[in-house]
Amino acid sequence: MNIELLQLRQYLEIHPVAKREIKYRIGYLSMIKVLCDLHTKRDKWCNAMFSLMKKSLIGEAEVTPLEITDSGIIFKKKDNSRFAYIFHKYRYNILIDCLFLLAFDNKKRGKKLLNDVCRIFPRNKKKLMLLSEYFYKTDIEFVRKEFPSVYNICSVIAENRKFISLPRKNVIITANMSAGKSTLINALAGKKVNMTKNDTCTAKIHYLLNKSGEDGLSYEFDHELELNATKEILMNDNESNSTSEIIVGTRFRSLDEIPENVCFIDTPGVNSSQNKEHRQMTNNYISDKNCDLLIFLLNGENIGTDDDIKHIRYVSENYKGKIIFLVNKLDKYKKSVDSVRVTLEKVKEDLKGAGYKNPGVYPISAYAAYLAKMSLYGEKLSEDELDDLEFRIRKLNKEEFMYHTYYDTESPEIDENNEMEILLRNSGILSLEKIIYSEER
Ligand SMILES: Nc1nc2c(ncn2[C@@H]2O[C@H](COP(=O)(O)OP(=O)(O)OP(=O)(O)O)[C@@H](O)[C@H]2O)c(=O)[nH]1
Ligand SMILES: [Mg+2]
Repeated sequence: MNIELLQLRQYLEIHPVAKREIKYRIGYLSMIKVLCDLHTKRDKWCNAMFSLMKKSLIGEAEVTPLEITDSGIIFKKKDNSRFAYIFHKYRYNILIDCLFLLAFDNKKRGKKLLNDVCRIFPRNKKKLMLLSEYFYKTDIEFVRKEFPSVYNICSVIAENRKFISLPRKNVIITANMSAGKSTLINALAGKKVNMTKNDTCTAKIHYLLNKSGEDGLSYEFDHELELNATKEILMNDNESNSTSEIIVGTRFRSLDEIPENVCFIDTPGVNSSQNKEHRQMTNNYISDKNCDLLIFLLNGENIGTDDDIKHIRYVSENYKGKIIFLVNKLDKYKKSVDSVRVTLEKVKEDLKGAGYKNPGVYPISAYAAYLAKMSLYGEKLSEDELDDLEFRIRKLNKEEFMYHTYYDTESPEIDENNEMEILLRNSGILSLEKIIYSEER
């Protein structure tokens, strides 16, 4: 399966058939199914797309079995022309749905689907052919004039095409166990898509792809492909997955829209004594794969450990691309005992010892950033999380703990009256996002 498909935004919330009565929706979907079934080699993507559409249009109801005969498709004992009559209004939707479900990246298959749809609506053949051409284009002004009923849906499809044609930025995050990699990735996504806890938990390479737009759906490919992945699915690894990879697609959330084609790569912590293969997996990944940025996360609670020095050495010897170092969990610091600046200087010294001339080292609180984003986007927080949030709002409002002030970039613009936006800025995540999403590659 082409993993770019996991970045496609769905358009089901604006599907015109969704407004029709249930009997009609069932009939419509039955026809889509029969058209899809003509292509016997349906892959995981097509099956998952069909299930998603089914769930959205008819919920738990069943599709009506339709028959395919030599002369076309018949709806029980009724003939083709009656069928065409009933669904005439949505003939263009039928074509677009079939193409989106089965042939987004496969023009050859698209042509076959077009022929099948034309068999149902022979009088509209010319226009259907024309529309199918525009399905594969990004400039669709013509559709607005000629096919206004499907223009909104075609715009979503064209946006998808534009988005995945952007060069993808791959950002890998590495650290020792429990430094906060998965928390940071959840904070960057603005959603809980990865499991986080203190015992070693990330056991596979997780790819997190930005989707072309928000449709409220997170996708997960973990042996099974789920296009409406619940929290349970996202938090649990599928034991049938014999590969070392899990791929998730979701729209990232931050104060500004993130129109970048970006993939974050979460790796298992490298110093687990029970799971030596985690180190192997992560190290192989770092040395084999090209990425646009490597984020090396350090746990601010215990800087300069042997494990950290060992991993820093490994990375400096095996990875030659762009790199930044983030010191996490500094929200645990006590003003009277610890100093953020002294810690950053100490890390810089260690890095110089490992061969980095002028390393970028910045503070962050991944957890504060995560809590602020969750709250900002109306996600439910537990009682403990609400307490943690309240504590960090106060703590990170002290000058020493305003982490954005330690970055070289300009202070991010926020609404100064919104305490969640203030916390986001102070946590350092907005400055980090500036670095990640800056033009420079
Ligand atoms: N105080 C504080 N705790 C944090 C911060 N970031 C993460 N944590 C906590 O640290 C623990 C480990 O975080 P994870 O994100 O699971 O760490 P990880 O690096 O992905 O861990 P592995 O996948 O096991 O290597 C969790 O309990 C987090 O809540 C932070 O900025 N501040
Ligand atoms: Mg993790």
